[in-house]
Amino acid sequence: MLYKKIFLAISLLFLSACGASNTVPATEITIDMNEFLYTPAEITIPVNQPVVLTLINSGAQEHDFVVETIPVTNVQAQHESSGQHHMTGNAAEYDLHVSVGANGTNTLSFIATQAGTYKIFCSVQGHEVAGMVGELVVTSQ
Ligand SMILES: [Cu+2]
Repeated sequence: MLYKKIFLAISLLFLSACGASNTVPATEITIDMNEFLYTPAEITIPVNQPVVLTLINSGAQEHDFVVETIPVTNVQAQHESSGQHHMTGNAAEYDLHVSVGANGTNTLSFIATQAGTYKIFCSVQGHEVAGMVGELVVTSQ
């Protein structure tokens, strides 16, 4: 009986310790992609905190979300499984990149480590020229 009480006390200690630790809830933003724009076209996120972008392609064509150069860590992109991505440029040179087929939804998680304003664009042939660009603003608070 005493053991059970001690075990319970220790368990509660651990639970409260976990709850109080630095688990910052992720900033979650949903972006719609269509021909040929992002909605919203400007998104603001905090520096050094986890961000989860949900990218919904409500258009009839494939689109992607690219930030060519941005200091980031913990990048996780859920890509299309088909591999039918007709992007231009070199994906390895993009710090952030996720593609979404028509009517698809993918997510992109990351932590931006430097405040600033970064350009978003769609790397599918002709889309950037057609106006498919946006801005990612990282604030230092
Ligand atoms: Cu596009």
